[in-house]
Amino acid sequence: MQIAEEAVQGAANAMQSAKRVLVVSHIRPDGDAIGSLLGLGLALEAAGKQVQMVSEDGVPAGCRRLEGAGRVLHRPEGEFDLVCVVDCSDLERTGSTLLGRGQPDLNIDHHVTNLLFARHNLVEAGAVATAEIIFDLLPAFQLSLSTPVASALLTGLITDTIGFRTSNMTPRAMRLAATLMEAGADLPQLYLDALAHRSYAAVRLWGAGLSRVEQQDGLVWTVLTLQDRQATRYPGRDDADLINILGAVDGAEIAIIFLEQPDGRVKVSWRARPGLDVSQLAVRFGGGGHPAAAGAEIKGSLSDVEKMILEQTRPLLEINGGNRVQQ
Ligand SMILES: [Mn+2]
Repeated sequence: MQIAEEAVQGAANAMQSAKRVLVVSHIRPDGDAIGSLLGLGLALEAAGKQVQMVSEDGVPAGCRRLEGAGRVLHRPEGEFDLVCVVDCSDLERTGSTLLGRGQPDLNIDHHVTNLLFARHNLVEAGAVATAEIIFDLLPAFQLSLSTPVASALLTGLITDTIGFRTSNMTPRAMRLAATLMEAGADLPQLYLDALAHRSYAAVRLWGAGLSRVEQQDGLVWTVLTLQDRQATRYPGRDDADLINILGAVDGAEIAIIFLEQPDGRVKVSWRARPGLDVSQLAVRFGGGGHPAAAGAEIKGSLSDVEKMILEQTRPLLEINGGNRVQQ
């Protein structure tokens, strides 16, 4: 682990003296958000802490069979000695969960764009998932790896690497998956739950997005409207991972989804081929992420944001024009 020894020690000391711990993850949670939340939360509970686990947008279907998923709250209740934020590059990603609660104590994350917003920042951009960092922190925090903790962490690993196939995959992450299996995590079942199984509503939402997909040069993109969500009865505020399908289209060097939000904003998600970096583009619009996968929420109408972002994204392809796949 690259995280400085003092940072880990400082965080471990803070954790040791805390009795009531709040663990928070990000809005529109993915498997790493929930896997990290539950992995750390359950391990702290097993060590005798009073723990509240909060995800403003709840738990996505693929994570609901994980132990503890039913106890994740939408908002925190009461006061805490220690607040720990996982898998968030900035505080806005926690939604309204931490409003009025001051500076968080711990920030555990793997986004290269992390703003180091907490007292103790345990950020390692080389980790394929925040779950990997949580695993690394277990000994320093004197926490143990039970089967439920291992299952939660493996879910984070599986989902952030889309089944061990993202360009940032490492041999170390494969070894970690093996260790988590040895601790009792059921890889095939977790893989099915978190990555393969889809609700009928999710597939109908894909259909709405795919029916208007566009491709131009190295860009592949589509929009999802509030009307689509209503018509398909998709309950989440996310894109049901449609972005991963767009990213797999032949010739897609950058895939983009524009997701209309109820508050006059548009959530933009980018996926890029290895060698391109969309994280800085996301930062420019107040978001963040990884070189190959990033997002931002932008004020404006769906069509305005779509036009503007397509314009702003194109130069990235021109810079890398020499590597362009010919179509
Ligand atoms: Mn993550």
